[in-house]
This record gives sequence, structure tokens and C-alpha cells, in this order.
Amino acid sequence: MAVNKEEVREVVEKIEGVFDKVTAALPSKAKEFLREKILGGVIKEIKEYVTESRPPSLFLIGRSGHGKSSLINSLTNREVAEVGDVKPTTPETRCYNIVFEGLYSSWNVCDSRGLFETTTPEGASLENAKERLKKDLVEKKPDILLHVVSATEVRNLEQDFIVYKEIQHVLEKELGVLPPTIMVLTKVDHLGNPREWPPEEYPEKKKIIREVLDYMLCDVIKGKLGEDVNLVPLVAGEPERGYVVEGKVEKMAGYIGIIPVCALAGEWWNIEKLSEFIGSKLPASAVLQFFQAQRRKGLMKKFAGKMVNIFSRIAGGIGASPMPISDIMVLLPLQYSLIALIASLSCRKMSQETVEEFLAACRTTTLVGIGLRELFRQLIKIFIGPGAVLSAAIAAAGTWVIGQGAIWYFFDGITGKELLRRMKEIWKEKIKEMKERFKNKG
Ligand SMILES: Nc1nc2c(ncn2[C@@H]2O[C@H](COP(=O)(O)OP(=O)(O)OP(=O)(O)O)[C@@H](O)[C@H]2O)c(=O)[nH]1
Ligand SMILES: [Mg+2]
Repeated sequence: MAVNKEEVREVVEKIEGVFDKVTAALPSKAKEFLREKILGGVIKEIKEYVTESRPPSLFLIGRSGHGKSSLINSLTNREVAEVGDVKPTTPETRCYNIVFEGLYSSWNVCDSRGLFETTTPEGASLENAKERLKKDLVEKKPDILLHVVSATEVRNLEQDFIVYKEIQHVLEKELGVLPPTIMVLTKVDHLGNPREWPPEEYPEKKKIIREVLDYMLCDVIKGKLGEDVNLVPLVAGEPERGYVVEGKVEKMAGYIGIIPVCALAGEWWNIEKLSEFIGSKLPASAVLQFFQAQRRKGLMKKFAGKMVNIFSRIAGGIGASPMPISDIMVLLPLQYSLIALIASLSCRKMSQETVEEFLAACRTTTLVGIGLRELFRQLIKIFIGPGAVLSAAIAAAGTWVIGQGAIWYFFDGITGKELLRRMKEIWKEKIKEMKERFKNKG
């Protein structure tokens, strides 16, 4: 099971029903306002990320044998591309639509093999290669370009960069913008002593990876750091896991990041971090299928966290309400859909029963035969207190706590007293934060 668009559509319909019930007693102006703010906001996000989701489109360039196919296999978390040492004879681009059975996902991947083999900056073949790549990129419109370079060969690749820059120049002129481009340094396990692996166990290995990254950035790419461009480690405190370029990427030869990996089957390293980074750069509509296909719990959990943040922000939007809306229950449809969405991201069925199961798990005693509305009321009472007046801050914080709780329940199997304890703890933190903010405002 995974997120199924059809199932989501059904739930959205149900949510509309719940919404109408919850707001039935409100004046029509308030109803309209909430319909637009809350329901409209939720439906827009669900549409963008889920019901209108589409396959991500990745485009790989790089020399033969540098690990493009291995990289695709490592990212997809299975064997989909042929790995080998056969030399390509033509610079033809091969495109695949990879369908992930049972995961409601597919990817479009293009592998422009051999581009650099047949080209030199002076040769006529460069013109052909540029034309070909331009045509392919215009046709495929990739979301992300991955430039795959073997870390063991970076010292022999200056020629490639001259060619790459030429191509980039042409593309920018023709397309206006270049797709976000990430340099992926493969085979870092082969730097230094290949037996010293993984880097976590060998500080020397980390040092060599850092040196290669520096060499690449300073001497090959010839990046110019300054006020308008900065390098931020992909993982704080672990520069060997690569850098993200912030600011003017043109000053870093157009790369938005440079990430070292090991893509050798069985020895994967830094792949999940690379994947997270790619996911953060994809358009909203391509994110779900990109993550879902990989069957990586960590990635889906992060995606769920992102949804919690988005939904909390929508809940906070009622602060702009032109009339006092005191009933916290107006948030029910929003929180209901959030819980349902998190459940299905964790590969559970997206249904009312699943939502109710979570709500019941938030209680220490099992509540049988209590309606959904009552369950919510109880849950809200625990955190917000009876008769609380809904403010933007409370709406956002309450939604965030409920979403976080759903992540713990569906992804980590935490339930009962422990679940409640954790939720109360983060709720207390949120209250403290809110108080601080009010104090600072004077
Ligand atoms: N040690 C190590 N070997 C790797 C890594 N990535 C790929 N390889 C090996 O390098 C060889 C070539 O890898 P491929 O993935 O086929 O390279 P490719 O870029 O797709 O090559 P072409 O299809 O010919 O363009 C294979 O033997 C892989 O097992 C890596 O990160 N570490
Ligand atoms: Mg290949």
C-alpha cells in the first residue's frame, strides 16, 4: 500500500461532508470564510502534492562507467538499470519510464551516455553533442539534471568541464534557464584505501572525501565564494556529505549542490541524503512519486513532516478571520485530512477507520462507540483545554501537535500513554514558544 490518488479523492469528498456538518451552525459569512481558508487551503495542497502528482523527470549526464546506472539503482532502491563496463559507441540519450509496481509511482529517467567520450572543445562532434543534448533537454524538460562524475577521476576532468560549460552556455541561451543541476561524485569508496569503508569508521576517508570536494569546487569548477554565494554543508557538521550552493549558483558553474556518494550495490553511502536533497528541489507535484517509489521510511516520514507544517500554516490562517470563530471544532476537517494523509504516507489505508484508530490510540483507555467528532473534542480538550477560544497560534500549534502525534503513531508505532506523553511534551513547548513571542511583542 502507498498513497493512492483515488483513495485520496474519496477522503477529500468525505472531508467536505465533515466540514459542512461542523460549520452548519455558523453564520454564512463565517462559513464562507472558513470554506475558503481552511477547506480551500487543504484541498489546494492535497491537489498539488497528491491527486495531481506526476512522475519526476531526471536527466543524467556523465562519462561512461562513472556510475550513472548504479546511481539510478541506488536511488530507486532496486535494480532497474543495467550496470556494466561496456563502452558506449554513440552519444545517444536513452529514456526510461520506470514503473514501481504497487507504489502508484513512476519515474522518467534519461541517461545521456557517452556524451563526453566523443567530444572535445575543438572538434565538430561537440557541435553535434550540444545540439543533441539541447534537443533532448528541450523535449524532456527534466526537473533535475544530475552530472555524474567518478571521484577517482576528478583530476582528469578539466576537459569535460570546458565542454560542459559550452553546453550550459548554449542551453541557457536557448532555454532561458538551466534545470537545477547537481554534481554527484560517485565511487568515493575507491578514494584512498578502498578497504577503509564506510567513512564513519575511518576518519582518514572523511578527510580524503573533503579534500576531493574542495579540489572540485576550487580547482575544477573554479567556484568563487563571495557575498552573493555561499556553500552550506548538506548535513550540519559533516562536510564530507557534500555542499549545497546558496545564492548565485552561476558562480559555482551553475551547480546547486555537489554531493559525494557510493552507489555500489550493497555499499550505498549518502544516497538517502542525496535523495532528500533532490526531493527538496523538485516541483511539488513530482515529490510524492519520487519519494514513494523508494520505499525509504525516513524519506516518507520527512515528507509527512512537511505536510504537517503546511497544514499547521493553513490552520494558522484562520487568525485573519474577520469575525470571532470560537469553536475549535472548525479545524476538524483539516486535522482529519492530515491524519488520513499521514496514515497513507506510512502505507496504511486512507480511511475513516484509520483516523479513528489514531484518535483512539491517543487515549489511554479504549473508547468504543464514540463518534469521530467526540473523539476529536476529547483530544482537543487534552491539549487546548475546554472552551478554548481559537486563535491563530493555537490553531497552528494544535494542528502541528496532532500531526506530529500521527507521525509517531503511524511511522514509529508509538501508542497509548507514551504517545500522549510525547504529544503533551511538544504541546508544552509550543505554549512556551507562544508565550515568549507574546512577551517579545510587548
Ligand atoms: N566502487 C564503486 N563502484 C561503482 C560505484 N558506482 C558504480 N560503480 C561500478 O562502476 C562500473 C560502471 O558503473 P555503471 O553504473 O554501469 O556506469 P554508467 O555510468 O552507467 O556507464 P555507461 O552505461 O557505460 O555510461 C560498474 O562496475 C559499477 O559496479 C561506486 O560508487 N563505487
Ligand atoms: Mg549505464
